[in-house]
Amino acid sequence: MKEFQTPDLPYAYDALEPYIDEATMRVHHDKHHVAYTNNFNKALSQHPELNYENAEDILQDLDKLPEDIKLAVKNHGGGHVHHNIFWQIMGPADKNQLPSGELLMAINSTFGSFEAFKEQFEQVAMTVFGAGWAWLSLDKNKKLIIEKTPNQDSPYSLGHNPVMGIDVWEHAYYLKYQNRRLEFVQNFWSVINWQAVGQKYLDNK
Ligand code: MN3
Repeated sequence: MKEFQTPDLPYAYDALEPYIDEATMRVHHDKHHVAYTNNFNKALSQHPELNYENAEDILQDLDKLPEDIKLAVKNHGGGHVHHNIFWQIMGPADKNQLPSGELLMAINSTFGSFEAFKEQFEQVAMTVFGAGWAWLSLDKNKKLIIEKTPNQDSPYSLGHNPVMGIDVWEHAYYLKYQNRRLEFVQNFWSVINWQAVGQKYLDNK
């Protein structure tokens, strides 16, 4: 069985300041993400007969996995994959762009406008109760949807392909924002790398 790695951040720990602070990025990436990856590998090591190249495929096949590791894979495999996406779809605010091309057209035709999409996405992110994520995903019909998942439950396990998402676990914002999740969600728009999101959309549509 392949051993999964926690990828390095594609930018410096302080690159998302002032919207996401360096201290949060360090503990979030180096502690939380690394722990998810380690525990994911630990669970998989109990079933060396499983032979997957991509972690996303494992989440997609969650229901087919051996019962004794299903929960650990759901939690830690989800955490591993979701944080991979999260780091990748963010970037320094000074490189911030807006969605363009095919992704923008799909957002406009699905949600009415980029502004309307933002409003709906924020609302979904704000109504995640407790820990979880809000996602812009492609559903089974390759249609854009906004969805939320509790804990580390994955859109992949629903047959969806996430193209962008926000971690609203308290560990993602509490050091800087304490209980002010809305402020964190609103500032998230300033650090999205729309070029990366647009590419994920093209790769999955
Ligand atoms: Mn997290």
